[in-house]
Amino acid sequence: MSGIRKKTAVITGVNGQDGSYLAEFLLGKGYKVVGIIRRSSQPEFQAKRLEDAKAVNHPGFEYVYGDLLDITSLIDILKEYKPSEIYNLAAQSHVKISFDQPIFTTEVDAIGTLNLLEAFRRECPNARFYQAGSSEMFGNSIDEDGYQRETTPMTPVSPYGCAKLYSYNIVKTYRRSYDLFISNGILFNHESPRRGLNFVTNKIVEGAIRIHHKKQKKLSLGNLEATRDWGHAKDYVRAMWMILQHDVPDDFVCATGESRSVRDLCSYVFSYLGMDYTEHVVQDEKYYRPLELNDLKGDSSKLRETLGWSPEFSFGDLMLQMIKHRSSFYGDLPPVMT
Ligand code: NAP
Ligand code: F7E
Repeated sequence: MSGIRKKTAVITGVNGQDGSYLAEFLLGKGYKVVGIIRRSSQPEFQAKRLEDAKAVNHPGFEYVYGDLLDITSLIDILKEYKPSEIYNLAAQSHVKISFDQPIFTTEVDAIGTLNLLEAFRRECPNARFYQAGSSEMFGNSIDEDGYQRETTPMTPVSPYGCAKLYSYNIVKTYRRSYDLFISNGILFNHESPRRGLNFVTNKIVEGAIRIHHKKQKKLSLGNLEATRDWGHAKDYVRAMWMILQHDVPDDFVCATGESRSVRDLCSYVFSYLGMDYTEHVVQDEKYYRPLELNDLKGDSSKLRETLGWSPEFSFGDLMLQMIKHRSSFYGDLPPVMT
């Protein structure tokens, strides 16, 4: 390594699902990774995903305390580490909770991005900046062929989607105004064994496994008819990195192009465990949203053709990994039902 300076990447939201996979990915590429975490009253649980990512005691990994809502912390961190890449993954990322906490969500997911952009513009304007945009920004607008892509109008239907759309637009505005290298990823749903248990994929996996092990009888869910385009988080953090290695800053959709309903997902997981979901799944108003984004299916041709990205994990691979992981907390996997 003598003479070659390691690249330094700063990741906000490093102990989230994507942050932990991205840290793992960048450490594997020889980067020094500086992860920003915020103060938690239970620090013993804060590093779980980073432990799974083998980042915690990795010599290339360092964590620092900071918060998107505290611009002084962001300025200090960027001043000290002068990163060459910044990945802004921190967010209040739960769409339903964004209806319960609209102001907090907007502060973190919109103003938080602006805070980081201002710190970046002042302290390390030659770095490259990735902003975690979301398919939730499309709301219910769909092109005639049934897909959403970079040119599809964005008409969000949740406080989360509105806040993410602000960030998407301020990134484009700063890119043009100040000639900065800032790119938006427009990522569709992506999951993994590290997914939070209150997102629908892991909630269904966990619920089905608990029912299988007779630890609960019913699983309460909301809208079963919504469809989503579910990919694997590992494939999506690789896309984030590829987006920043491009020769120009730009915006890219990342998606599998396959869509399934929440009902299909229930059927898949319960049948995998040898059960009939209709005997166990009940619907509860509590899990409905005031407004629902009905259907998502992404066309990521631009990312595939410009940067050569394609997913390595199929939907089946993803579900098997998630089922195996949650099963490890309850005992052996039951025999596979074909
Ligand atoms: P996640 O698991 O919920 O992680 C979010 C991270 O943000 C956590 O580390 C959280 O820290 C941190 N955070 C929240 N508020 C913060 C603040 N004020 N200051 C600093 N850190 C803060 O989310 P994810 O699934 O990894 O998603 C990563 C990013 O991609 C998010 O911006 C999300 O909105 C976006 N996105 C996700 C998907 C998806 O399907 N996963 C799709 C499109 C876009 P704590 O642990 O302390 O809460
Ligand atoms: O819901 C329905 C729910 O919460 C998926 C975030 O990563 O992806 C994610 O947002 C669908 C919705 O993800 C339950 O109504 C039914 O239609 O897993 P979810 P999401 O809202 O799509 C986007 C792209 C992001 O950017 C976000 O950060 O499932 N659903 N019953 C339920 N959802 C939940 N959570 N819980 C239920 O009981």
